[in-house]
Amino acid sequence: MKIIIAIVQNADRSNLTEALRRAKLGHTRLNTVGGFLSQGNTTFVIGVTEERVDEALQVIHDHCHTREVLHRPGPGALHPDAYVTPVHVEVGGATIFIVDAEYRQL
Ligand code: 2BA
Repeated sequence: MKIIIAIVQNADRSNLTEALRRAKLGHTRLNTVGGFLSQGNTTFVIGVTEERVDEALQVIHDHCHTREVLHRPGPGALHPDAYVTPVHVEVGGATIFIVDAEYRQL
């Protein structure tokens, strides 16, 4: 058994949820916040047999898109009034971790 942890943008959450349901891939959705942008994102926890890992990754790949967001950093570290130039940051499609897991239903 494997656990796929997929961090995706909120904009892709609904489509990915529907696609996972259609594929009968059981999953849990968590509301999360990215450490860099401090913006909400969604973490999918997907438990799958090893044979279905590639299928699940394909579903994620097909429904999570790369986007550019404008990141406005907070006040400068040196002085609170310091002007900090906004930067374009490319986010997504999905950040994936795959870990070994043991499944038990108690
Ligand atoms: P955030 O941490 O909010 O990061 C959003 C995007 O900002 C990242 O997109 C990346 O393009 C950029 N970024 C992150 N850290 C940066 C840095 N130190 N300097 C410059 N740019 C930086 P993604 O790579 O697609 O990541 C999307 C989200 O996936 C992240 O949101 C975070 O929630 C999660 N993530 C990414 N890498 C992770 C890791 N190693 N461990 C845990 N979560 C991770």
